[in-house]
Amino acid sequence: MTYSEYNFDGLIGPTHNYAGLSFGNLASATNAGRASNPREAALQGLAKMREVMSLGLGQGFLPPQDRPHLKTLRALGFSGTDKQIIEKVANKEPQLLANCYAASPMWTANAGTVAPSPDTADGKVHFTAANLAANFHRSIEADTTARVLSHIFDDENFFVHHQPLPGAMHFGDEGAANHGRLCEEHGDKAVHLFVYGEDGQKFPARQKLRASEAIARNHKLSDDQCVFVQQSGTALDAGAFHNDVVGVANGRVLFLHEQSFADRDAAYAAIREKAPFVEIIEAQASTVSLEDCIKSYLFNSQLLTLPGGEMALLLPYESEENPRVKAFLDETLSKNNPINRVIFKNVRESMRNGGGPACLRLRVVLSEEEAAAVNRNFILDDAQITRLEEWVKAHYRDHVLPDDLRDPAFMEESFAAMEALTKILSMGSFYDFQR
Ligand code: SUG
Repeated sequence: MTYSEYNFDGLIGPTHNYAGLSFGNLASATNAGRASNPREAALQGLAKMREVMSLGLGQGFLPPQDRPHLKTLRALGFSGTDKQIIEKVANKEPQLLANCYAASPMWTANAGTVAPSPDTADGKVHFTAANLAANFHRSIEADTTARVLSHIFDDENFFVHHQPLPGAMHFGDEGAANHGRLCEEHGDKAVHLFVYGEDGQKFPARQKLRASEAIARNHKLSDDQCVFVQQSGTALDAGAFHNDVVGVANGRVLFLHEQSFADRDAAYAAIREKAPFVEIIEAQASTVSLEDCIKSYLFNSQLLTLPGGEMALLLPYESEENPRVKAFLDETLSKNNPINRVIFKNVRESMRNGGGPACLRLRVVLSEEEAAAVNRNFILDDAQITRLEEWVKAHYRDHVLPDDLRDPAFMEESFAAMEALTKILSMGSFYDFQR
């Protein structure tokens, strides 16, 4: 059977804005309050999807979520018409309003964790939507994300869906952003690398060890297939709020910064024991500092196996612009390893909130039979991606400031856009605001 990797990117929603919501994410803090351009953001995301499609790889997407999330505001005791709720929250709790307006579901690396069928004891593809308990604006994504995944991968012959883990921060789970799969071919039984954190001196860890262990159990992975490694507190405190800011795994390659893990040597030994085929490509701190990594998102790149078997790195412009990172990339390309192509893309609107190319995608390895069972509306071809671009151009603003969230007209525009999208995608009355 042939297996392929599909990237499911987050289609960036119409309320994309900079609200400084994520403690420990330096870009989010630095850009708080500046004007965003949701239209450009969504088109940049779609252009990245087009690029991956042009490489001959399968590309899907997850739709945005309904924002502002009025269901959350009602559950917190705000009542009246939709407009009255926005007015009341804007006056009493503007920060809460910003949380309920975040377009953060765009970062689908955090949507959930996936175990492809060659890896699982029952031979099915397992999904667990992330509870994202560490940040309020992200925690409100979980229920809808679970619904979205069940809607797209809706065939119980192939797909098993687990609800977000219970226990909130005690089992804090950030999805695939702290998880990688190592295998010689996508369709081999893989080793799963789960990276968890312990709170640093400055910033809190988001991914808990016991959450990763629970996911491994639910996904029916055996012990010899799982490696649990602690992320380094130094990296966390430097702004690596997810491990995918300092490393990425693909196939047999682990491409990362030498300061990614709390105990580098022990971590590499544990990985090599279970995945002896692993090829570790590492950046030394003396060549590229953690600060360079976090500013450039060098390791928040998509490491893609191309149809011919070689690998390409898809990176943000910020990596090309940093001379030390660029030199390291040139050196990596010149060496004898599977990476022999780099592609730079403009995803600046997302980058300003701390989301690079790898944050914007959820990887799902599927057999041909499984791929045929996926809801076709969410797999892109030229016609479907053009439809989405036109939808963005028809509905999105190109300038949003924090005060715009107070304006009920912005809410109405956002819901009109989502209403139109559910028609394009034949989703019925899918979102909370439509129910
Ligand atoms: O959770 N930023 C996101 C970025 C997520 C990046 N994902 C991965 N690394 N996989 C976060 O911190 C900022 C929103 C704001 O401040 O308006 C935000 O949610």
